[in-house]
Amino acid sequence: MPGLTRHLALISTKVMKVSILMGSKSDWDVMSAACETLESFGVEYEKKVISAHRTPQYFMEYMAGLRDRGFGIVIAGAGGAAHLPGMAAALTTLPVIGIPIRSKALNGMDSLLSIVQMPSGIPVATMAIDGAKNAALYAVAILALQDDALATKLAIFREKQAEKVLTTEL
Ligand code: RP5
Repeated sequence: MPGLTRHLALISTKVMKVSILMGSKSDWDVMSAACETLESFGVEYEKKVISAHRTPQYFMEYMAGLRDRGFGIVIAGAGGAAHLPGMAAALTTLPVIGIPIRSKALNGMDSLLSIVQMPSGIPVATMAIDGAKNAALYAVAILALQDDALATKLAIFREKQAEKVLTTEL
């Protein structure tokens, strides 16, 4: 982690925690970017493999306890039929951010459509296919609504990102 980013990550924030869920260990290569991004902002998170279809009972119990355990946002990544984010949203009133994981059979189009096409009443904020970094940035933006220090970190992140573009030499 470069100097300023490390410094920013160390500034403690009192924001709520983020629950990062994925349907399978095979999603970790993509989902790890969400964890790394939250770490760079000093946002606390819990990561977990949990499955709506393979561990339905445990999934329901886990979701029921999230708010009381201090979590404010759920990030859920899944591939294929990809019902994890939608079911997570059905089981909590916390905001849920969905990440469609690129699948082998349909290259992630199945995951994307499963997650983005939520019927009216239970929303999932759907990111791009494999968009784990943006999911974390979106979570940071939501949490920053109630945390000035985090909002400052996000503004600095954007400035540094813009600076990188502006100083690009070919
Ligand atoms: C989904 O099925 C997971 O989210 C994963 O993307 C996909 C394949 O899972 P594995 O067969 O690799 O466990 O539940």
